[in-house]
Amino acid sequence: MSYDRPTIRHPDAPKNDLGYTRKQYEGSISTLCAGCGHDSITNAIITACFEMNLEPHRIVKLSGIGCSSKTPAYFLGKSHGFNSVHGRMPSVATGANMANRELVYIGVSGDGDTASIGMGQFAHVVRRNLDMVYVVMNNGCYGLTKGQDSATADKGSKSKKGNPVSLESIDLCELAIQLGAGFVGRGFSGDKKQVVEMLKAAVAHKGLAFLDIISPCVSFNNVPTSTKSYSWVREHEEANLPFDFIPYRREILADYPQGSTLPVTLHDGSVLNLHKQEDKIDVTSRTAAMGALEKAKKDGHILTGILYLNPELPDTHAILQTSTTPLNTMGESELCPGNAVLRKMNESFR
Ligand SMILES: Cc1ncc(C[n+]2csc(CCOP(=O)(O)OP(=O)(O)O)c2C)c(N)n1
Ligand code: SF4
Repeated sequence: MSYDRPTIRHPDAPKNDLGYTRKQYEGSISTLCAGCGHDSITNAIITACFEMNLEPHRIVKLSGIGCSSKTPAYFLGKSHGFNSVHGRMPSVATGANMANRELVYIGVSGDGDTASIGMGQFAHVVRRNLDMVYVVMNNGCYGLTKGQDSATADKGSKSKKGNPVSLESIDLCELAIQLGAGFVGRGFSGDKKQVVEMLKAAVAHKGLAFLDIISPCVSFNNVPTSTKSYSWVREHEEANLPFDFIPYRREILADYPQGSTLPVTLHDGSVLNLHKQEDKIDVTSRTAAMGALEKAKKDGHILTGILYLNPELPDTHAILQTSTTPLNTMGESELCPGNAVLRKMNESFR
């Protein structure tokens, strides 16, 4: 069931460069539990797309199954959407992206959806470096089915009615780095500013941008004994180096802060200014990122921010050398050139 928002808006509501208000980026009213972290991430996605001046009809939002996967109903109501099967968002995203490479793809998943039933799909979509933003709303439990521990629940962590988790947890950021992702970040739904900036950078990145956002489940996993609760994350969050996202076309581009700043140009010309600090990680090094994540875990901290970045990796289209013309703009004669062409192709393999 979904509920539409009222259509009335303040006449002076701020507009972006396209002349749209934030409303053009909203969806229907959320039916999630009041206080659910997923709603904050929904809000951050709306803000990021509005502020980036993305045209809603050029965005595709996709998801699997879970409370997290319901959220695309609550953002970007004027965009293309596909709520798929549990753990299968990546294959639907791959098909859509192969047919039309010119759209912005935002996939939303849960820790259950990604780290258990969808693990195989996750691994391969990262490996293929599909050009998309992949967001996991990570609450350490299966919220929709009443709070069972998920594979990202930390060993020893205890949810509202559960026993301490006896298995080692899966760290999706470490896994994404290991699988070859070129953009990996971790956020906390309670830190909207950081999440919005990371989302903008993720959209500007060419290839798969993975964001693991800790998003407390207030109904089943928000107790002090859980490492995915608001109180735990607030006490244990350790931000990695601060950064500014500077969208392409903003004049400030010429004004890089000097000294300890590393400007990284993303594929659309936007710039990420990474402000280096001593004792923080070098995000351009996979080994440094893995080491920092392991160290933070050992120290009982949660490292947030951009953790690994390599804007140079070829995406799926570049790897497979697909046509630069989106398939959905080709006619039948190009898509199905006939028997003679097929025979010639087959000959070339003999
Ligand atoms: C094939 C299949 N198996 C199991 C389920 C039941 N199921 C629905 S949602 C879910 C887990 C959701 O957890 P998560 O992805 O972490 O999302 P959350 O609800 O916590 O946001 C499960 C097991 C299903 N819908 N389909
Ligand atoms: S059950 Fe948990 S994850 Fe689902 S909407 Fe409620 S608070 Fe959010």
